[in-house]
Amino acid sequence: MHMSSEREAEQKSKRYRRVVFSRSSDPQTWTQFWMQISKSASGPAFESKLAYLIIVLIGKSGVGRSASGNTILGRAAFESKLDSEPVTTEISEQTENVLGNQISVVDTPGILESKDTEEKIKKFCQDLLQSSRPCLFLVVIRVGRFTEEDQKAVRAAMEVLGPRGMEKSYLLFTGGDMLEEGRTVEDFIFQDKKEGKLLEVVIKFAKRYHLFNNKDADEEQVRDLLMKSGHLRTQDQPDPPGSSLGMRN
Ligand SMILES: Nc1nc2c(ncn2[C@@H]2O[C@H](COP(=O)(O)OP(=O)(O)OP(=O)(O)O)[C@@H](O)[C@H]2O)c(=O)[nH]1
Ligand SMILES: [Mg+2]
Repeated sequence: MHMSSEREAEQKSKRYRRVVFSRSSDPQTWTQFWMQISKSASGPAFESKLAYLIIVLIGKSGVGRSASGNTILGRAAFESKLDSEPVTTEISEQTENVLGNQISVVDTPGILESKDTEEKIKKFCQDLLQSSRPCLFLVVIRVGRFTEEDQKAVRAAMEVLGPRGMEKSYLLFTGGDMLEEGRTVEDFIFQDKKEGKLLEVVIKFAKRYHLFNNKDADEEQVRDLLMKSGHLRTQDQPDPPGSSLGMRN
């Protein structure tokens, strides 16, 4: 007797989850595996379980990528500390239920660390973009001086993402707690009248930016980011049947 396609999809999904969790330490393989399995499986039950959002953090070493990942996930998933040496040296992924939805966050090494590192990040992002998985790329910079090195890091991130990746990208400012009382991130962006380098970058991101204070675990800043990037539905909109977080992307 044949199984119904719904039941078949459910079983594929269960098999997939078992393999995914055993492979989560190796996201390179994981992404390739995801692309492979998503081609060979179909059905609404299968797709809704696979279609959860993946957020990739990219930026210069020490800007607060890992801390931002922890803010999103609501737990200390990635090692984050002030150090003279880069702390994150590998691409790694962590998954959590965030505001009622499964979300994966991928932390990456500093983009200017080496050409090899940049190539690895590029491959990861381009593989992800080739898959049908909903994704959000966060190019992380810290509020403060926007130095030559910061500019170089943003340029490298833009190169890694390419035009398709840029469409799914936000600039993420960290250090919200370091803005003086009463100053907004807009004041910070637009104050740079002389050089206008930061404003130029913000315009390249089509004014998609967000501010995090990683010293405050307030989940409202995460909710705001997911809302403005179109990955969280407003509470007053009931979920359409069979839909899930991130499937809008
Ligand atoms: N005040 C303040 N400090 C922050 C914020 N975000 C990160 N930091 C601090 O910045 C330092 C570096 O943060 P990490 O999260 O390790 O930065 P990273 O980009 O992952 O650094 P590497 O992995 O070493 O390249 C830590 O001491 C964090 O506590 C923030 O929003 N406000
Ligand atoms: Mg780190």
